[in-house]
Amino acid sequence: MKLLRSVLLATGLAAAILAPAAAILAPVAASAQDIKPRLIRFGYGLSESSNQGRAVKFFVEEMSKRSGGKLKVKGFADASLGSDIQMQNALIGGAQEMMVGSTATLVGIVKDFAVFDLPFLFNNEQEADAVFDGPFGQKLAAKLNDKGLVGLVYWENGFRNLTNSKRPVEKVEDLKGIKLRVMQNPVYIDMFNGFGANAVPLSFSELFTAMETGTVDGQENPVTTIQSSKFYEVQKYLTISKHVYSPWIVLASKRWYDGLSNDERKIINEAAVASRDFERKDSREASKQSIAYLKDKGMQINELSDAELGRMREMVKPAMDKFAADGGADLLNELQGEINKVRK
Ligand code: TK8
Repeated sequence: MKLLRSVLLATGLAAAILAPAAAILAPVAASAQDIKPRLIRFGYGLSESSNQGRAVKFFVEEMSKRSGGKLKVKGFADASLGSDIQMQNALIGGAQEMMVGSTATLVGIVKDFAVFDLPFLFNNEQEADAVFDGPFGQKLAAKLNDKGLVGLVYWENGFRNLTNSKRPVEKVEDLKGIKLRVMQNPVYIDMFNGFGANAVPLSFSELFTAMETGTVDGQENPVTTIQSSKFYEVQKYLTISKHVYSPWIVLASKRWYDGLSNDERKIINEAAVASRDFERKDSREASKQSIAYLKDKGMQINELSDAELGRMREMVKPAMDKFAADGGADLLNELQGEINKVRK
């Protein structure tokens, strides 16, 4: 566990310094390395044309380049290998090699990940990058090792916003009675019930149909996902609330990863870091276009005022207190300390 952490930190550092040189040298060096031809199944929940899909494609190409074509990654979009939770279990059992998904769905495996689901922690993406790539994010990722998973890097899912088919949400009372799909995670359930909605935990793969059939009225996700998953076809109202900064985590099956050579692991670690940098840049650029796109598709969009967001912070305090009382107090303090370091 300790070793892996230092490997992750070291490769992250090396990749940052050596990235351009490595890209040129990799195909030559690959032949002298201990690399076996392998097929790596990489599952994800969003569509191939989403920011997630583009980053998986980037990872596929990096792995091929860096291994002289030996490490063949095949991406499986649209949860075709299963929902986030199903894929996590397939990785643990060794039936699937890699995936990317929300950290929020990992709480059944490592409870501590719930700290990232608490609302209004991060003010911007730069704070998030520093915390996720720094010792705090790495410490949480390392906790997966005992559970049969390897947490390689964090990608950006993004700040989450609300959509629904009933009415514009201008104040928190407008959420009253709205059946709102949330991720399968107790913090989200407490948070949205606290706002007066009826929180319905559901896997992402079931979400579109649930909205289409009226099983739920709304959901919350970053604008990039609302666009790429075509939620505008079944949702009229978008409320920019940015209530949670949501990361994705790239995972490998530990059982599989442990059977790889050092050279193979190094390639995977470095390709993962490169994919992280690509994905964040790409997602941030894409999200700038999304609002105009969604407006054009007929969504009615409003932004929550600072005063209203302040009220929501107050309303969510019981959920925060519950997390702290439930053994999360130290973790939350530590995270807030890390954020403050970046802030000043
Ligand atoms: C995709 C999910 C998605 C997440 C959610 O598999 O479930 O709402 O935001 O990105 O991980």
